[in-house]
Amino acid sequence: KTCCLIGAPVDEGAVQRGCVMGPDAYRTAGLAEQLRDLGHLVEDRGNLSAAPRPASHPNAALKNLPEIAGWVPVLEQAAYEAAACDMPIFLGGNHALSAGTVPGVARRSAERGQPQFVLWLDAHPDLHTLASTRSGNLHGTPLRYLIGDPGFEDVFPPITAPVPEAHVCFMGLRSVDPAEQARLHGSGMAVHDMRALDERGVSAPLLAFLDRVKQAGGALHVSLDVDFLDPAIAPAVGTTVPGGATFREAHLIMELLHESGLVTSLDLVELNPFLDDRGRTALLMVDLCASLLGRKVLDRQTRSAA
Ligand code: DIR
Ligand code: MN
Ligand code: MN
Ligand code: MN
Repeated sequence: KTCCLIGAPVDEGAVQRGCVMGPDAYRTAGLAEQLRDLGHLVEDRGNLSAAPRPASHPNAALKNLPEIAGWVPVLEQAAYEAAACDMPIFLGGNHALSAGTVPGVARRSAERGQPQFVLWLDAHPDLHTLASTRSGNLHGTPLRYLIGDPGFEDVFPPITAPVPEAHVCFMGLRSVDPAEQARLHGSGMAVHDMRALDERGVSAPLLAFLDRVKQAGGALHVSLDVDFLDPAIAPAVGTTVPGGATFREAHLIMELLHESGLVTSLDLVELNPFLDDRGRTALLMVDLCASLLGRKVLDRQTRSAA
């Protein structure tokens, strides 16, 4: 496969600065080399940049709105173009970047007649509208926008190909605000919080979702937030939440995703190298990415999504 690396050094949108260094931390941690060792071709397309666009909204808590309003259309177009590559990998950058990458790849999928699915691996569902966010951190909003909900008019562009909410699957949730709970309640989204993963493990819920993607002939975008992982193994993120996915749970998810052959694009988001401990979080994210792209311990029989 050809893997295309697209740096999205979106720094605005979070509590703590430093995500601007994320793309280079992945490069330093050897992402391209790991993927080449697996037999892939790797095209590093460098980093994107975007100028702020004037934007305003009545919610006074919103931070860096013009910066993110500038990034979203740039990322959307870049993702649409990158979706011509076998495996575009967006190197973040704050999670607000998914408000561009997912609509961009979804626009390409729609042209191909393929329904778009999204797997959101995160402690948070990022389901705020611009009005409902209390923190004002825009990394809490991309999922709400990309499913086509109202509340983003005149700030982000109208969405060409919204992802149907029934095509969204969350794993790892453990910090959900009241407005997000309300949106999740009775929605068509598949929600596997940490309690569900404690009780059922990661494999059964994931295989059930992958089976739906396969039946639909869908394209699958995976959005991996560093805070999906337990802070003990992944400290380099501004919003650590205790009780996250373990090393093995995370690798098993990546291995199952690889075996499914269904993943068509990937975001690696929220890495803040400024908060890392000798690069261990960057190295772990690179390892997980390698698992998703086919690294395995044994050449075991591929397990089919049942
Ligand atoms: C919280 C935290 N729900 C917020 N969200 C985070 O600020 O809206 N998302 N950390 O990644
Ligand atoms: Mn997130
Ligand atoms: Mn998160
Ligand atoms: Mn976040």
